[in-house]
Amino acid sequence: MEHAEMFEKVSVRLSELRKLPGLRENKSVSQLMDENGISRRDFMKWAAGMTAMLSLPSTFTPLMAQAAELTDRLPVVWLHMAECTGCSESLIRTDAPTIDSLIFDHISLEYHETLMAAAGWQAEHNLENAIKKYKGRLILMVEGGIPGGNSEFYLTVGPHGKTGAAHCRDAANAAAAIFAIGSCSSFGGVQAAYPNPTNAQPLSKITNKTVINVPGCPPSEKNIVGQVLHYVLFGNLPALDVYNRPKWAYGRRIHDLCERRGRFDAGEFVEQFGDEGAKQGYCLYKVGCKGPYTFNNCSQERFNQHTSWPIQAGHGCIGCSEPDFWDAMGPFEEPVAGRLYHTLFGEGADRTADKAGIALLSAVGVGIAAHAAIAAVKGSKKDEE
Ligand code: FSX
Ligand code: SF4
Ligand code: F3S
Repeated sequence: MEHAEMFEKVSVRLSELRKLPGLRENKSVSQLMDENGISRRDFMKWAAGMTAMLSLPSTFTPLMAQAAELTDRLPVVWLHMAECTGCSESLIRTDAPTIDSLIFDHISLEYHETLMAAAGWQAEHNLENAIKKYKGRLILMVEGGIPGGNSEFYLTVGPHGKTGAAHCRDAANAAAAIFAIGSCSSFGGVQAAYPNPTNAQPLSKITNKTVINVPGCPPSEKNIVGQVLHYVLFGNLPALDVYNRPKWAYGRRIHDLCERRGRFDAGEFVEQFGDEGAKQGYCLYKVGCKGPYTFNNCSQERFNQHTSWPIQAGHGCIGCSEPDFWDAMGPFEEPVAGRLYHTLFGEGADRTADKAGIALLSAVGVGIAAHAAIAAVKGSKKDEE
């Protein structure tokens, strides 16, 4: 679609949304920003950053700002399954409210076990009401893996002792859009690691509806809020990769945009944590970095208000946004070496630099069979199943 046509469509959608009443009696986004000492200028800078992150032209920045204002038109239910709550923490755990967390406050969050005041029967009642009242309009976000099949009862929630899977099914039936937040909900996560004693499943195995996966353990606040804003703007699915991850966030490998990539290409590697190379910021491949096999935008968006990300902090990427990473990417502090890791490799990565890096690695005797193989693999997991 041409940008002008897309701009027109989004403008129409936003004006339709504006006609709907806000679902909560909450403050406007500009009031929220004022109260938290965030200037209009900073808010517009944030909107420009979000626009770029979603790969939209900068002319969409005012629409992005409007979309943020209109997030209270969407009824959102956020369910917790088997997980550590790191996904919610990623968004809300900041010492000062960020624009992302304020937008999340502004969303009409009908149910979120960590954030809501209600408990017990009242909480269950709120969930049932939201599902009934917003049937067909609900935005469902699920965090955590879901014990399934004969093991559903390993996770029961609330006073009725309903299984997590039943909660997901009921909410999914009423949903207009479904997001699996985090690697647990997207792919099963840590509880699905071998031998998966509770038979934990990804959300996509619990419902037949399309699930948009927003993996990462946890995903960044940017990727979570970015999803919501994409939905407000377009009301449809973003372009997805074979693992149903939005391409705007998971379209490139960590390795492609890593700040240590020059070190990789130059053959400068940390040999051991704490060595001179580590102090110099050398590449972490030999101490287990899985950046060459991992698709995510961490190097650009970072975490905790853009403060840092794993590789900046001095540890290799552990591949946390890839399927089954607990089993497939371990041991985390050793290279994948001779084992073939089964993942997606998209076009667009810098293969020439890859090859240069591979030649150097071969010269220094690092086992990189997997790395070499991955640069040639273009098929998808689904194609091969
Ligand atoms: Fe934790 Fe979310 Fe990891 Fe999982 O994150 S950060 S275990 S993806 O479901 O809470
Ligand atoms: Fe960065 Fe890891 Fe690639 Fe090295 S191997 S350049 S640390 S992503
Ligand atoms: Fe996860 Fe790797 Fe990013 S471990 S947070 S995908 S750098």
